[in-house]
Amino acid sequence: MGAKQSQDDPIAKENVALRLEIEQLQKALREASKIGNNNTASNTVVEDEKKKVVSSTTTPLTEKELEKRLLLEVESTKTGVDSAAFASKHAADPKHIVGIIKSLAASNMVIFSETDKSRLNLTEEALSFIEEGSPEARAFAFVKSKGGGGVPLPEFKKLEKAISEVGFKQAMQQKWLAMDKATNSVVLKVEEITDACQKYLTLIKEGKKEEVPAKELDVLIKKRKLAKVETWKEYSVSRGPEFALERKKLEHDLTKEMLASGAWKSAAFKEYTLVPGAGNIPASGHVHPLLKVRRAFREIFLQLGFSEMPTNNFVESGFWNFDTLIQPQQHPARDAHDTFFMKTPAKANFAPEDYVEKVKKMHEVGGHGSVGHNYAWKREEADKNILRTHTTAVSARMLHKLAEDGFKPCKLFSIDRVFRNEAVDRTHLAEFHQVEGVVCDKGLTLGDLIGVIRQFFAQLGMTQVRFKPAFNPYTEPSMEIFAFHPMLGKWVEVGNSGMFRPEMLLPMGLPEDVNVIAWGLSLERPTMIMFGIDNIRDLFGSKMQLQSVKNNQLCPLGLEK
Ligand code: FB9
Repeated sequence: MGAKQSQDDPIAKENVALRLEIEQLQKALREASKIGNNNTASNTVVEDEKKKVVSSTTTPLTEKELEKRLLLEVESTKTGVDSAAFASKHAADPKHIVGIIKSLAASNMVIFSETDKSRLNLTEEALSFIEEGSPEARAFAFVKSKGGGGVPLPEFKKLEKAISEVGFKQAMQQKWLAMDKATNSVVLKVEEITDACQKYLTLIKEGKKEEVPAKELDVLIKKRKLAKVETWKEYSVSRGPEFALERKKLEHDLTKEMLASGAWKSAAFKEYTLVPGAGNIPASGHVHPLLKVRRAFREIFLQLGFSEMPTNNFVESGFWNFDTLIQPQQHPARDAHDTFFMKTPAKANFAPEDYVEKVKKMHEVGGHGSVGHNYAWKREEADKNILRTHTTAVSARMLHKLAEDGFKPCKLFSIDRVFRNEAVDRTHLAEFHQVEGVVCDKGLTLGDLIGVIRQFFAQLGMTQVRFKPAFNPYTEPSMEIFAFHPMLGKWVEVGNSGMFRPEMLLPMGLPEDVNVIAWGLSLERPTMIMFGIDNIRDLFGSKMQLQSVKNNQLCPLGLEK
């Protein structure tokens, strides 16, 4: 093994690269000369090679020239033009040719089929192993050259790393060499070895990688990283429906001259590149799915002639949230397990005194034929400020105002946040948006309630609705509402409803023959169903991904019409 050309000194490197290039050229010339001596055609091959050499030094062809030559070649060949051959023939970068092929195909001038290609490229190191033998073989050779007695380790370690470490490790693995602990020296374990690594690398270099056992090939590529797999695509190009040797000049605009001259009839217009993402989407506002459904619900109510109630007060007094609905003060819904009580301001600062008296009386002794709840009603309980548990509190305010202002039939709705101190789970947070519809008029019946609810849910695309008797402290009769959801293909609970009790309406001063029907549902449940959101935390709150606000689909509601 001559004086060591370490593989990392640049000269050696340069030599290897140059040797490769010369080898390739020699190979090309050899082929050319083989052809050369038995027919004229060979001259052209030699010519080509010469041209290649020449062209590689000449100015590269422009895109336009390459395109023209490609079209010419496509025209002249029946079997499709091979992109790689075309690229090397014109000393062009294959990737560049692919670009030209794709843009010609975009205007249907050519069509192409692609084939995946791969090749195994040997690394510099591998090429040096072919030259000088693998490090393990060289380690073996070195110890062998020192006679069978073994080489003291310190001396062995003086060898270049590739041999003393990589080589030694490999040779140990292959049980060619061993460490003799007693003498702390490297000894031979076998007499002869074959440098399989060098052999296999040589086979690869000669393009006979299929003769290398797959397992060995795998080690050389993945473990010893002596060869890299290069993959690329090659294209076979042939005439397209709009084939021509020249690109048709595509018109960008339809001008009045064209219209006047009629030239537009034969002109070829450039396709609009409506490619998604063409140009960056202007940063615009994105509507939260909940607000899309709220907007749709609002639309439905307004179309049904309802007007919206003012719900801009999350903090409500116990009086309006519970007492006006004649919900007794010891009712479980009124304790801290279900309701958030305000620390400050803890006490409400206003209530219409005359009306408070009537409500107190209804709670304590009843009236208008009702026995009331027969308990000592406490003003301080009613004055406690809470986060409203339902927008029905707002309905109570509006109905009281309606009586104050002089009754007239009306249809009201509210959509806003309500707060319940409940356990959070997949479908429940401590707050949600309640949707409520209220109709009040003389002589309204349960039938009217069922009717208006059917109308409402029909707008949501749910035409099959069923009612199940239920209980609410402030409505009698009350019904849970179920609807068949076409997309889910099943019945879902879609809300609750009822007729407000006279005990609630009469103390407000509403005429005896006025009935008030109402129903309620949430915004979150329909939104989760419509946007296919399984966990409410993905819809609302701190854990929600902003991205999902940016790319959520259109609200399906109201689209079907
Ligand atoms: O929203 C609910 N379900 C629903 C609604 C619409 C929908 O649309 C489909 C996609 C197209 C799908 C589902 N619910 C009401 C039913 C259930 O989800 C229920 O488990 C949860 N409810 C909430 C209360 O949870 C404690 C939803 C919320 C609800 C319930 C009742 C009322 C309001 C909201 C009410 C009332 C009422 C009653 C009488 C008088 C006035 C108001």
